[in-house]
Amino acid sequence: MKIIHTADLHIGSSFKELPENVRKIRKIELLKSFQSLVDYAKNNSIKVILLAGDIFDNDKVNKSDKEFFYDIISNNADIDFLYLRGNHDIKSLINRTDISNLKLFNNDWKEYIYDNVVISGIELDDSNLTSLYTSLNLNKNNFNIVMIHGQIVNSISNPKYDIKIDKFKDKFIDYIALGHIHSYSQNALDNRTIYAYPGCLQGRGFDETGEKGFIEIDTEAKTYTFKKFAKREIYKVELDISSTKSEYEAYILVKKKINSLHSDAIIQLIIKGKVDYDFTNLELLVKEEIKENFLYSEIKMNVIKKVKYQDYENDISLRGEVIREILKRDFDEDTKNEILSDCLKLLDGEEIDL
Ligand SMILES: [Mn+2]
Repeated sequence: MKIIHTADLHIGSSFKELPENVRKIRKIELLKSFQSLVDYAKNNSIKVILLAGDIFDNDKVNKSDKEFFYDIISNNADIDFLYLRGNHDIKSLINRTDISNLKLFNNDWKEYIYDNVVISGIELDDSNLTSLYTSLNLNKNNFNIVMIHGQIVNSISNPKYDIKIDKFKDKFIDYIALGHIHSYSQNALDNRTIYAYPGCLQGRGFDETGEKGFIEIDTEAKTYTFKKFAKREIYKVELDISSTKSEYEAYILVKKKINSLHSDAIIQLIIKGKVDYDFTNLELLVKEEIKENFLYSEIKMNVIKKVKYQDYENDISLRGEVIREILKRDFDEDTKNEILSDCLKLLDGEEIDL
């Protein structure tokens, strides 16, 4: 059979990094992405979806978001939703025992059985953090999936949400469906066991960049395939323009970079480097270029103008005096350039970042 493994939807997130109008769009997109996931399941005859924790961002997610989520579940009765709570939604009260295809977990091992596929899960708390490894007993003839939400560690630092993954070795587990870490990863634990984080379904900010999606488990083929699913990419791009000889060249370089990225994305573009020309218009040029193609963009200019101090070295002026003074000091070339650049800006009446 095929099973979807997802986690860390964080429905109800505030998207604080984004401006108000974009925030609203992203909140709705996040909610809708769960419906899209269910549509995917239907189109691919998938009857079980694992929700490995942090489905809600906190315990106070507004009522309409919660109801929408539960209505999706109750209106798709041919799919079982196995919902194991994480550290963000552990206290959220789930009074929805009326939904028969919503399968929940608690702080003892609980299993759901589909023919020879056995899915066991446990919600971590103080009472089970040491006993949970020994209290799990699986039949080696089944296909065994274990659901758990927390951080994989070697030594426990945060008992409530740390998982000593080594202790799951040689327990006849085929797949450990994890939640908590927001990017995808998959590793082998022993000859039989694979453990994986699907990451979040949608990136929320510039600390959640890269491809986002879910994992499709095929219990017969024993494959665990990451499926890219997020509607939008979130990019954090650093572009060095040091090789350019003019503002125009820099503009073309940035334009090419922007055009190579997926449109409709969210982007933070950091333009950096050292150049020896003026770049007064570059930021605005790039802003114009970027705003048409992206839902939201941020531009940071970390460009330093190289000073050709040879041009001023012999000036009889305050500028000349300052340059000669700095050149006498025992700084390396880069530091000299930065100081000279700042001094010349100050002498021109411009502001500098200290
Ligand atoms: Mn978590």
